[in-house]
Amino acid sequence: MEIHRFEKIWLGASLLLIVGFIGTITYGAVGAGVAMVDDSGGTVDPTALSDHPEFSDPGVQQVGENHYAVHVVAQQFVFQPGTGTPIEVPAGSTVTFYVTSSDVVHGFNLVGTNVNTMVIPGQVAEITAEFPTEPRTYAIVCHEYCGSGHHEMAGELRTVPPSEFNGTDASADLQGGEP
Ligand SMILES: [Cu+2]
Repeated sequence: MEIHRFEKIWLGASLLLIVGFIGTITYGAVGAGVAMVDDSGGTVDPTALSDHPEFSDPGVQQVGENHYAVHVVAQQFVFQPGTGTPIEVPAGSTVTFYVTSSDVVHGFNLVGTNVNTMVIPGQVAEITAEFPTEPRTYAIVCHEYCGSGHHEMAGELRTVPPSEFNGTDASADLQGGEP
């Protein structure tokens, strides 16, 4: 069987394309430093968050020299903390977020970063991020439709110069929403 030269070129080019596509997918999965949010954060009883040692009073805790833990409860239609009272962490620090929901599925996205997870009642989403040394304000948005107030469900995280960080707990201050 004779294959025309042009047909061979097309065959070769399409094979190369396939190899290229597999290459970009492989790079995106393992080479770009992107990690999926897995179930390592554990589970929690969404109806008993008020009895939980951390989620009953969510906020910022120092857990290492330059490492902070931030517990956040998402509920219709606020992030606690985050909505009303911004979350404050030192610029240049490493922050592990533990986010859960007390009612329905929400989203937790720090705009402009790759901190982005679904927030499922009963499940704790755990994400660790390193913040740049330049102080900045990040918006937090809910990106999973969670009800009639979804479009207003937002918050703020500020990274402040370490000298200005006072370590106080930025919890409470709910605006709207139902408990
Ligand atoms: Cu929402």
